[in-house]
Amino acid sequence: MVAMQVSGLSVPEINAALETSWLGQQVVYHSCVGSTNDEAKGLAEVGAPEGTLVIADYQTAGRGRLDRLWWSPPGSGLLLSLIFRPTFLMPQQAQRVAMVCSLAVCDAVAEVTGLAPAIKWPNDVLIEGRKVGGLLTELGIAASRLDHVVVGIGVNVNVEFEGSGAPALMTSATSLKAELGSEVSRLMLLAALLRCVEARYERLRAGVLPHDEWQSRLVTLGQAVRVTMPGRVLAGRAVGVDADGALLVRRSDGETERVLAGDVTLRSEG
Ligand code: BT5
Repeated sequence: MVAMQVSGLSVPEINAALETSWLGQQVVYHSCVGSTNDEAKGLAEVGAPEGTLVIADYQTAGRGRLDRLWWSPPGSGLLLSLIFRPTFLMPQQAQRVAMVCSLAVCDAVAEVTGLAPAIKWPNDVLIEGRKVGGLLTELGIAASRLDHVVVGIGVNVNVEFEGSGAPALMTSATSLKAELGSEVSRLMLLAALLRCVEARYERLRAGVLPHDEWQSRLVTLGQAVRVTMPGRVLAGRAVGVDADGALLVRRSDGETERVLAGDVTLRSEG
């Protein structure tokens, strides 16, 4: 087997690229780690400051929700987790931080590549219906208050799915490189992403709610959907999201249900 040559990121080049005042100014970099979210959660629990960035070139146990796998070959994706301490939010409002981050992923991808990403509820970033990124939000709650929020972000920058070890993703996933036909600088995307997250998070801190804009980016909206939740499946039409990011689904009997967590299939997808 031929060892793959990848050019890794490094702390000095990340420091030099960042355009933020506090986000990512504390960087923990690993060429290889289990999961940046696990690492960030551990650091948050022992007092790491708000804005800490944990970033890796490769994860041996990259996770999605419900312990699903996040697949990304060495040196080809953005794999990072951010620690926030939004003491101005209640635990049930924590999804607002994830909304800010997914909007920032869209901003940064659009800025760096000119592509037009959309969001699929609750945490997927899509280009032309294919998944280019995903977010994993995990909360630390102490004495009923929000101690920290870790937002893990995976973006397929130069990931190649053709002939890869993940055949199931060949039709459902894409990467920026696949869309553009040329490599994209992970460092440039990282710098744009963190700048956009910081600006949007400051607006959230100042009381500006992101859900209207987030809703306007949702491919899910207005669609006939099937939402798979633990123990049941809900069918209906996605009619909106509320301030905390819950999906509002109108059933055929006219009642509207508020869905906090689940997997959405657009019914046109079969
Ligand atoms: C997500 O979960 O989409 C959240 C992914 C978050 C990954 C980041 S990477 C840095 C940080 N550290 C971690 O350990 N995680 C975060 P979910 O909605 O559950 O989607 C998972 C599903 O997406 C999998 O079951 C696959 O079907 C699909 N998938 C896996 N890898 C993918 C990829 N590279 N591109 C597109 N889809 C993928």
